[in-house]
Amino acid sequence: MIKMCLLAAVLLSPMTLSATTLEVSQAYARATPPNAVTSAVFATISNHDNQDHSIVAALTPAAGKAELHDVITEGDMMKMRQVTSFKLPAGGSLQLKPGSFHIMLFDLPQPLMAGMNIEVELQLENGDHYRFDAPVKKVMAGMHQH
Ligand SMILES: [Cu+2]
Repeated sequence: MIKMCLLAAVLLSPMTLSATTLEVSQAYARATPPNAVTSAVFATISNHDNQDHSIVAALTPAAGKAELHDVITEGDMMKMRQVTSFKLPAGGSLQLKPGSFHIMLFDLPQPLMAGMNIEVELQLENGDHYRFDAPVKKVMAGMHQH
């Protein structure tokens, strides 16, 4: 009987799962004006694992397509470009923020409005998946309100 209890405890313990230890905090998606079909998701992603990982793809039911983007400066122009992965060093964290790394959303089936929540899934290089919710927020100044 004692043996069975121990076995159950081991099976239920999250430590026995092979899932990578990621933590996503301060996630949000940018609210869009009506008829806009692109947006972006920002968050702080921490890697609590003792080895490096990388995010190789992102998915969300809120967009037809999601890409990993970086922003580079060319001359005095800021340009977005697609990258193949976001590096997550062991014990480190990566900040996705305006003007820097972000998850770009294309082909939105409906506008993202403040108060909504979208589900985002990250795929890691080792096949693990990580899901989080991103509340939709207005982040650009000067957009007219209804
Ligand atoms: Cu972008």
